[in-house]
Amino acid sequence: MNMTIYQSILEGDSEAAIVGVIEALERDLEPVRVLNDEMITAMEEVGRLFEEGEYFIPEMMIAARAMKKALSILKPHLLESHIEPIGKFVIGTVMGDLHDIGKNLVAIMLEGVGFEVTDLGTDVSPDRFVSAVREINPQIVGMSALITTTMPYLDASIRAIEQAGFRDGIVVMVGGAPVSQEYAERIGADLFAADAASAAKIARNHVLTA
Ligand code: B1M
Repeated sequence: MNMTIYQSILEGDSEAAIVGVIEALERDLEPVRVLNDEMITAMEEVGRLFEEGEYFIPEMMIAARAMKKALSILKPHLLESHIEPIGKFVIGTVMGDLHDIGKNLVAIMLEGVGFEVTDLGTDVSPDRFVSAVREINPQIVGMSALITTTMPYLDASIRAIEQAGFRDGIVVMVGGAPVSQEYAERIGADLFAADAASAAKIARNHVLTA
């Protein structure tokens, strides 16, 4: 029996997830629909099962691995081709936080609308954000946080950029499941986006109208 992409990710079956994505593309399904309807909903269900105590860390990890493998197949299809570069964007997941699937998706979408993206990875310290801003001089620096306990590092990273004297020339975007527009405003971030597609749209509009 053929597993759906949703089931494959839920069960952490990377091979079946890859085959599912290839078949979906062959059937001309829209890549963004495959991502939203199958892949992201599967990760949401993984989170729900973890909360219910039905899944534990190993299950979350193998589901995440299947998601990443499937995403690597989908990635070229999410990117529009021949886009003129519109600016530099530095992105990372904040200190203490190892979640990178959402951040990677945001990076893919940003590349898709023409940003040159530097991905600092996960567990990025406030100082590392500062040194990246100094080295790369991006228009926008993006910070992702997935856990309530790592959210304060969004604030700390903005303060570090401020203290290093770079805050005036830099736009800060924050996001991640527990982050809200209200929280973003409270910590003095300039932009907030709830998902990868809107992150790309908001960032693009920002640089094109600045
Ligand atoms: Co963890 N985890 N996890 N986890 N994990 C969550 C986040 C959790 C909500 C699960 C739950 O309890 N329901 C919970 C946090 C609860 C809380 O904050 N109160 C949690 C926990 C508790 C933990 C550990 C502490 C568990 C433990 O050890 N006891 C631990 C922490 C490790 C650490 O970071 N130090 C942990 C570990 C892990 C794994 C390593 C096993 C794995 C991560 C693998 C990886 O990323 N490489 C994992 C996973 C997979 C999840 C869930 C199930 C899925 C996350 C995901 O990939 N979602 C997650 C449950 C959930 O989110 N429902 C959970 C799909 C992704 C596409 O969505 O990341 O939200 P998301 O990104 C979206 C938006 O948020 C937004 O756009 C993205 C795409 O649309 N966005 C931005 C994200 N960043 C943005 C930046 C922007 C703009 C938009 O601008 C810059």
